[in-house]
Amino acid sequence: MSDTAADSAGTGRADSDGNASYGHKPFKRSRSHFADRITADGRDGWPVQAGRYRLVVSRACPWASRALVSRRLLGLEDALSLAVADPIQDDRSWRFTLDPGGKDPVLGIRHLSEAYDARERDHPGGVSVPAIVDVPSGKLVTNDYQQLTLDLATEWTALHRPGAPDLYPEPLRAEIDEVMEGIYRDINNGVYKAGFASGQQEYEEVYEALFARLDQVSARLADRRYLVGDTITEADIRLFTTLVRFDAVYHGHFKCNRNKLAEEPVLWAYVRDLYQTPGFGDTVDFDHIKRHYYEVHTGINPTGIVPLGPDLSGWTTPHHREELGGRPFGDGTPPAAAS
Ligand SMILES: N[C@@H](CCC(=O)N[C@@H](CS)C(=O)NCC(=O)O)C(=O)O
Repeated sequence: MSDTAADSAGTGRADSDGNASYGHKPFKRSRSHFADRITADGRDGWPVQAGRYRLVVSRACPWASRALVSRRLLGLEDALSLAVADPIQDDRSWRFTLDPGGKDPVLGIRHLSEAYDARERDHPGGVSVPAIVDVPSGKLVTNDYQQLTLDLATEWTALHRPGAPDLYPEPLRAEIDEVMEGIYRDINNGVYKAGFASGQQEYEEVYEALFARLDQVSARLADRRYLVGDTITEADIRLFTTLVRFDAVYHGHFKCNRNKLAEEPVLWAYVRDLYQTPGFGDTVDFDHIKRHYYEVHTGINPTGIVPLGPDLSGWTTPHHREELGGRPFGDGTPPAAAS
């Protein structure tokens, strides 16, 4: 699928020159080094199994948040447990300081890097979320953020809740992949390329591509409720996790400021519709999002000051997108309220 790998973001331990170097050297998102797949037939040695694996995320991270949404929509909470890292990394990267004693209670580790090191000492490519760890061995299985959610949708089906939606329906995959490719390049990764650009021309090019793509997506969504077909798919999840961060961080911190999302009638209604759908908004933590970006990327925000805005009250206002029709969960049902 698509150009997953080649072109983009913030990986790596926050030591070396990691976060302070953003904006000072060309931005490159590295290929996920650990690309094993957890599958129904276990062909990579990792069979789908309830209770065996732990999903490690930061609620700040858009790539990890895809998995948070998928896990909720598919009802995998009991089958795939969740570790939430502190939104602020230290010099050993993601850490479990939100948990009692600073340790993940299931894996018994303080830093996610311990699971990476257990899998491969001196691995290249840094430590990133999302990650899935094999609980019995404590070893990282995958940090392949592009494949991970597709596998939750298509390989974990035996453990899906009754009424789970098909997020990657076979007949629509070519169209979903095509839509996601442009969204990945110009929007998901585009905001990072703008934010971490190290030169004016580089910034201007990605800014233009970002807003051209947002305009195109907005036109597509003007008369249809969802990106592909008439139900929620993987494509909507991937667009959502970037759009929900747009006004809070990308508009200011990443200089993606032609306009705010709240000034875009179609996209603002679209993202509020998803935000208000069970499984989307209940995964979002604006405090984690804002503190992570503004405090961690000292290369582009040296003071570390976290802005107080924007006002979040608009997120729950009526969006009227249901007037476009669409069946959010297809023949299925929404997930129960988050516990
Ligand atoms: N795994 C992918 C994408 C995931 C990603 O970039 N996650 C970020 C957080 S949004 C991360 O964990 N970066 C490592 C760090 O900041 O220490 C990559 O390597 O580019």
